[in-house]
Amino acid sequence: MPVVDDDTPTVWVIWGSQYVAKALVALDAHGIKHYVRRGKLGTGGLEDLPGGGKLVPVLTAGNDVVVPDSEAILRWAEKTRGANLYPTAQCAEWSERASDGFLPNAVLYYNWIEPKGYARSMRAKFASFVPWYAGGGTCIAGYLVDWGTAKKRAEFAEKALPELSKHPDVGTLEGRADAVAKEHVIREALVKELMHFQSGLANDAAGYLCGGEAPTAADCSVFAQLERLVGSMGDAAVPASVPGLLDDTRLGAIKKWREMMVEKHPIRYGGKRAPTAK
Ligand SMILES: N[C@@H](CCC(=O)N[C@@H](CS)C(=O)NCC(=O)O)C(=O)O
Repeated sequence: MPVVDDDTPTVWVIWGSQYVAKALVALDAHGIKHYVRRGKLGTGGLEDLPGGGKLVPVLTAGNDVVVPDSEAILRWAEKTRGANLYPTAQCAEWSERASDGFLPNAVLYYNWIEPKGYARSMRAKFASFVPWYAGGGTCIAGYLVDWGTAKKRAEFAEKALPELSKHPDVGTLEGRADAVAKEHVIREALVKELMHFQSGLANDAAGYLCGGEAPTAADCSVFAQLERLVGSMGDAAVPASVPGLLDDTRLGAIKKWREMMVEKHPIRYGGKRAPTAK
């Protein structure tokens, strides 16, 4: 049994999750020690999360603290551990926008719906798990993954396409084929969304999205989502779905900011298990 002391919170995770990454980066960047536990994935989704929910992250502390939802976890860290994550109203607005607005739905689109992005990221990651005796390392591994992920991909399309359709430049997407045909439109809207967050940076891209000396909630939210497009989710090693996205000359400042975040505030899921009882 893990030994968990009251002061050290535990974050329940699945590796590679962008919402988990947001919470982990916030806790690490503000020096808040925490343990990590993997949620158990069963046929009905996550099965053993405290509070009975189905989504990670969930933070637990002591006997009675259970905080589901990444934004609520950051608020908890500010309230109970003094982490200065919401110094201005804009930090809160941007953090929520980066977790609930166009950006996270573009992340779902490029990781699960758009064929090239899916092939580069989720398909490649899952194919690497197919054992050799079931076709791992051969060309059928990808087909096995497609079979296994078909339901999940359909669910993500159902969730993301209406959200992407709310963007005035995108307009109504009539199903997956239409969304794939309009990839160039979605990409342009995504560039504009990133330019919006980039407007918080000084021209030389030094510093954080809302200023200050440490990442705020806005930095953690934008960074975690962006890594599913252009990065590798730290030690979870999920391949990028749109690797060249930040080479667009309009995104120079956010590109530099992202490189700084990777160096100074890497996403770390591993090496955080609670010690076990002797
Ligand atoms: N609004 C939630 C979203 C969390 C979320 O969507 N988590 C995904 C992982 S990225 C999840 O737990 N998925 C489990 C499943 O779909 O079964 C937050 O900010 O924490």
